[in-house]
Amino acid sequence: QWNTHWWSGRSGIVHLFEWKWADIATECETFLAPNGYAGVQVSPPNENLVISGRPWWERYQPASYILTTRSGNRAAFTDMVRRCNAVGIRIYVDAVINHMAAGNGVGTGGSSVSASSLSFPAVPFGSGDFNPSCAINNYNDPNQVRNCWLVGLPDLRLSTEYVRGKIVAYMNDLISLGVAGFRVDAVKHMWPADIQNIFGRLNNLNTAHGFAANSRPFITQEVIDLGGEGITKDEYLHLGSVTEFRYSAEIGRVFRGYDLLKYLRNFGEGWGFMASASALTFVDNHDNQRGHGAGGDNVLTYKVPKQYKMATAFHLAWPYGIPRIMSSFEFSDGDQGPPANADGSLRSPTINADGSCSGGWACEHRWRQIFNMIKFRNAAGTAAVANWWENSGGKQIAFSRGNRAFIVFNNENFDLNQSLQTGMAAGTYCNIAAGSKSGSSCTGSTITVNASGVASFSITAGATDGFIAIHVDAKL
Ligand code: ARE
Ligand code: CA
Repeated sequence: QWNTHWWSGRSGIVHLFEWKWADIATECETFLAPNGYAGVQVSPPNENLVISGRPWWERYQPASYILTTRSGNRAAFTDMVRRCNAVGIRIYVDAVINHMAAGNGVGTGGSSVSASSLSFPAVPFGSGDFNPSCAINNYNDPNQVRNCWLVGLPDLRLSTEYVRGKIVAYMNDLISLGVAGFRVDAVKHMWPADIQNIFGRLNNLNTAHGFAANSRPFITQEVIDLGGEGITKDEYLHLGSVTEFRYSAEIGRVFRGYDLLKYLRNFGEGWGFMASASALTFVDNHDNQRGHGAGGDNVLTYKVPKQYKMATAFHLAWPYGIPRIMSSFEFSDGDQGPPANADGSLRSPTINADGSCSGGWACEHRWRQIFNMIKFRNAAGTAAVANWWENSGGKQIAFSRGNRAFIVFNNENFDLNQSLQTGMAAGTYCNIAAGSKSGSSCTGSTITVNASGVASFSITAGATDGFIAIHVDAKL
């Protein structure tokens, strides 16, 4: 359950946080596929409790497994998956299966919800389907973490066949609609044996959507492990991939300038991270970009654009992990929900003439420096890191991916002016940080590699983009 089912020559999963299904379908066709992306992580598609003020986190409070949310209904979800698969963009569902909603009221599909009487009639779940109420305040106690109620959310009794059966049916329903896999929420709070049972009963992917026969769903498990707790990521590695939260914390620290870039030379397993094939990597996620979950103050977000672009460029240039790109809505308050109309319906992002978004949406995945680095990663393919260079201060680095791509970073507070061996064939290349290849020219600056593979690079300390990148698919 590690295979992402990406089309060849594609890479990267974009988390289109709180987007509507109809908008994702269009984004797959008009932007993600043409720019080389491979997949989308969508917000939870199952009905959630409507919470006053409509915070984003209401979607982590399930009301039922009916596919009706502010993102759209079952028909819209079905249409999105079909259209995205048709252009080679895989859909991964955020599956919230550890708990149900903590409040009383009505769901986004109209179902009634009563946490106080543990009644979720649209599933149905009743009081016998939940673990006894208790709080999680000691993360060193695995029994408490897994059997008590995460932030007060009624904790499902996943040891029972009835509860397992309902969850398996929900996930298999999504598989029948053509999804490629799942980001499973709050996995630390579920016993490995319980989710092993559930994952083992998932159907193979739907061949009608272009998946090979006997394809298993991709699974990435949300387990926050920064060390020092009673539960580790290692307990879940045999079940599928796992979110590597240390990647997010460390890459933020490095590009905020608190550590030397030269230490990135063995970023990955060399830093004690899990094996590359198991690691779902990200610069920020929907929790730690707003102070929820873990990661701390060093996490980089769209609010720190220069460092964010540099960290993301490294993320995509470096051959470690399964990269996920956060695509955010703008926020000033950590509870604030996505852009919505007065009636509560979600607003679509506005796509500007230059391809960027507005209307409250940040659309990091549409930033030139980011989508062009997806193309860099695709051009690099499986080529190994070579031609490593670092300055004596240690905050300027460069490396190639074989003879296919080359990148230079300047995180010093002084200029970089350097001739470097790129490992690339002679010729003129577009600097894809500054622009794109358009016909036989570049919309930004160019880099000329001489017959010996050497080129000269200049990145001032104050440059808007702290990196220069070239690759074979953007050669003139
Ligand atoms: C909301 C309110 C709460 C309220 C609750 C119930 O904010 O005040 O008590 O509702 O009424 C998201 C939000 C929560 C929100 C929840 C439900 O972040 O604020 O609660 O939705 O609406 C732990 C878990 C990890 C989890 C993080 C947030 O281990 O799994 O906390 N992350 C996932 C999602 C979240 C989501 C949930 C789980 C719940 O990504 O978006 O919550 O579905 C250490 C530990 C970590 C721990 C971390 C924070 O670092 O190592 O394991 O993460 O502390 O406690
Ligand atoms: Ca639990």
